[in-house]
Amino acid sequence: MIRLFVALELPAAVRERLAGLGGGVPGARWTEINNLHLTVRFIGEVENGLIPDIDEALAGVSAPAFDLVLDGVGQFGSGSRSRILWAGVERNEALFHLNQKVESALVRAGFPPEERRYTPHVTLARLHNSPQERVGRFIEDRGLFRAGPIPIGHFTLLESRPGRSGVVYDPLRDYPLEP
Ligand code: 3AM
Repeated sequence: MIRLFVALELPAAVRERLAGLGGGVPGARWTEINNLHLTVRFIGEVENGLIPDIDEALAGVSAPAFDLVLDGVGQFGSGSRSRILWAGVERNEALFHLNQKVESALVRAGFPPEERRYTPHVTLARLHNSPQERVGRFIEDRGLFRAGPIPIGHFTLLESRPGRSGVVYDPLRDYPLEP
């Protein structure tokens, strides 16, 4: 089995800025700088033998290239449950269009549909029992964060696997967007 997802990789300069946002929240596990990405579609565990089907489906996606702007930070979840701190994405029809193209290509190839609404974000940290007051301050202090426009010319199929010190994301293949 292999754990897969489709994402946009972010340029090193953008990842450096995102990593620079980190710190000051007790209980936060910050995303390793090389792992910062924007998920387009989570696929999950599949048999290795299905990789060619996924590859073919993704290679058949045609969608236009676009610019991405990261905008602000926020959190998913609340209370003591595990939460996520994220950097947001400025309203972007082309990104939703790409998500839908990938979604329908995977469903046509026989994979189960994603039931959850697509909420584009870059995960900055996973929170474990972080005091809400500190999380709230982190978000307020970084409300003006913006990065981009970032030209997005392709999307990527990645493998997620456990590494020695946390999860490792390995890019398997890039798929071009239309210029
Ligand atoms: O891009 P982020 O970091 O928000 O949390 C996982 C990560 O999200 C998410 O897919 C991305 C690459 O691993 N993920 C993990 N399990 C998931 C699931 N069952 C999931 N997304 C949706 N459903």
